[in-house]
Amino acid sequence: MEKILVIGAAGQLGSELTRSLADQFGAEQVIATDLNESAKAKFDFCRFQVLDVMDKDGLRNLVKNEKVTQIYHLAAVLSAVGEKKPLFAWELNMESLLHVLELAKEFKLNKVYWPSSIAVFGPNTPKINTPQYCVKEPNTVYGISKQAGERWCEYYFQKFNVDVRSLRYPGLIGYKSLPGGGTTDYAVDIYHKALAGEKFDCFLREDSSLPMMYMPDAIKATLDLMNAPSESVKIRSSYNLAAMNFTPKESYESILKYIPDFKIEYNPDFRQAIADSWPDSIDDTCARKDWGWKHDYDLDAMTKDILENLPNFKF
Ligand code: VAH
Repeated sequence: MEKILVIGAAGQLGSELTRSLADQFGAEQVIATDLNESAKAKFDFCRFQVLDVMDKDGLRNLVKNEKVTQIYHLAAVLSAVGEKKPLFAWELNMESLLHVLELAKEFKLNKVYWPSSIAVFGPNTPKINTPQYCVKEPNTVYGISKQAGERWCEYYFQKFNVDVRSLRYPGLIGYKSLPGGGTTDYAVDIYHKALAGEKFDCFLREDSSLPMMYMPDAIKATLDLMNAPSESVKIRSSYNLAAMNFTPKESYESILKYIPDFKIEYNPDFRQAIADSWPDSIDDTCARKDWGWKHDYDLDAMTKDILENLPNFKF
């Protein structure tokens, strides 16, 4: 029987991925953890425990005592917050990954999942259809930590046979959870403002194209990767992953079809420089070839689904 530990379960991705893991493995086989006790309210379907991922002993005891077989390590400081607290972001993002990789080696865990990001790419990376292998000189702490983390993941796979798998997520958008301090957060917030009948103050330029993905596709990609036979997972740093790319203007126009009096203004802030350092679009041929990745949602399909469901969703 697998026992799945989710670290950072209350975050934007974890809130939805934890439920999908409970659906796959059985709720009693999943332990959701997060830093704050208040997160317990999100997990009425599985066990919840407070866990500070920086508490090495606490994490080790949990893995040992619960006979954990897989860890989904989702806790991280994202790009925008990371630029305000660089050393804290580096320490949390890196130390926590190394804790998890060491435990995976010590307890011979079956699998580990760790999310990377398009943030590993930098200003001199090819911007259009960014390839799996290319120059990566990220200039955000978040991107630097994700690039270093990818190197550690590949190292632990090659040296210690730790079955760690990873995806370079684009900006993730969903209606069931709120984003956590990233540069793509605008693409979630815009729907909330449109439904509230308020003008949206966008912190990026209207023409700032970024790779994006609807949360159901991100969950599908994560489970497809984790359920693939090990020999199919040929890339052990992290896979490029793509679905769509759009600008704030295109996002706004997709909403106008449903809410014609919705208003927006563009006031770029410090996050514009972060967005400018990232690709416009991603080539994810390797994921599609190695383990059959295929996305389902484009911008219009996502907007339709969000506007139909968000009004009924209770956070
Ligand atoms: C961020 N949402 O904005 C994250 C993501 C590609 C962006 O990694 O930091």
